[in-house]
Amino acid sequence: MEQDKIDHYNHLHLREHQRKFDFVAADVPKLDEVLKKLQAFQIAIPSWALGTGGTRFGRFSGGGEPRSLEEKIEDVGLIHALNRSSNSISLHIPWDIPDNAPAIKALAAELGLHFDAVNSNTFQDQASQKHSYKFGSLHHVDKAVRCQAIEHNVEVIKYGVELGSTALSVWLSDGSNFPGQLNFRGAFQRTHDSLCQIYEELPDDWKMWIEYKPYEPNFYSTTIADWGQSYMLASKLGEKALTLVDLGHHLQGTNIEQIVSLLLMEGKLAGFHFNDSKYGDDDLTVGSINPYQLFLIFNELVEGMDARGMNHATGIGWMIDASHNVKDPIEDLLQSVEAIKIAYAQALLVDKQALVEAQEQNDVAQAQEILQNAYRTDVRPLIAEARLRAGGALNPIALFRKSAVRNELIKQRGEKTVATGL
Ligand code: PSV
Ligand code: MN
Repeated sequence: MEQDKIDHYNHLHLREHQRKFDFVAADVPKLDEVLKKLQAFQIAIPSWALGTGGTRFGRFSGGGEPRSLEEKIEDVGLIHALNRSSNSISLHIPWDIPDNAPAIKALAAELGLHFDAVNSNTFQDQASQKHSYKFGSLHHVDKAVRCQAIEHNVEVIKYGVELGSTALSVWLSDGSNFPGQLNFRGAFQRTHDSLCQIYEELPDDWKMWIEYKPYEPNFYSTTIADWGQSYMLASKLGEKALTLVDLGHHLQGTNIEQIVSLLLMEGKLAGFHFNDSKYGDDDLTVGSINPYQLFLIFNELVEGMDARGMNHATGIGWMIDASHNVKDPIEDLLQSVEAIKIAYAQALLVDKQALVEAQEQNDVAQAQEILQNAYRTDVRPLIAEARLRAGGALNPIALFRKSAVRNELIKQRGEKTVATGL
């Protein structure tokens, strides 16, 4: 997307934007600071989200999906050109192996991108592998399977080093489907032991992010099922190991904002995989079902990060992890980033001092007023202004549609392309 196309589009919509911006900006204290924070805030795009996702029942390709890692990087470059808020990509190995790392790195750099965490995959069998992960990987009862999974993670670190990543993200599908299948303690101890061996291989400036999930694909138990179990492992492993929160990996009604607050307090919050869910790990667009929860999470994040003097943009990892099976992936990712920034901007508007006073006086109604005053502010013009100042489009999705980018991609890549991923 050429810059003059973006500038031209912005020019046509500037007056309308200015009117909306002036209206909301008039009531924002420290406006410049807020805009700078919004400009600095970037959300990583996972390499597996650029194709149309599916379910175990089927997958309906949308056409023009990226056929290679290079094309995935080009799609992220396009997203970033439009929103100026997605300057990194997170690779899942072996779905996206950077065979020629220097060339891949150069292509990314040309588009203003760098590499976020690298993700290992020991939840699927690859044609070339000797042992199966049918009954788990790092927790497996057979040492040979554990060794194979450990070696895979070490290889992923190697790829990450070549690309300039500084974190290994580990999600295990290890668990059991039926009572009696597994000795919980044994499985946990073997997982810990395997993770220790991977941890030993981390470069000095690297982190290990340990993701948890209560079920799926195992439906009776998961070996790292919740934040407590992840935190236990992260604490035993050492300071480079942290807990990763994927919003979809919680049972209904879980108070995620409280989890976030406490992990942050302990310095053990690695970051996020953003998505939304109605029933389970539905992988829906973040903010599409429960934007208020997202705001409450950001409220804790901003408060907790400020308490520790952390930089909001770089203090922890911010990433999308969703699977869009009926939407255009690029539009869905643009919507995701927008939803995250809206929640962040609203959290920045919370009157912290007034909230602390209300809390100290047990003034519950006033505390709710303060939070909801921020939540009910239409902050979209603030985000658009931050984007405009960074050279992005006032309305990224509208410009994406107006330019008929998807049609162009279908022409170049074909109607029936299928990107790697789940
Ligand atoms: C598992 O559900 C997960 O959230 C993990 O982060 C995986 O790496 C990702 O989805 C892709 O399957
Ligand atoms: Mn995830």
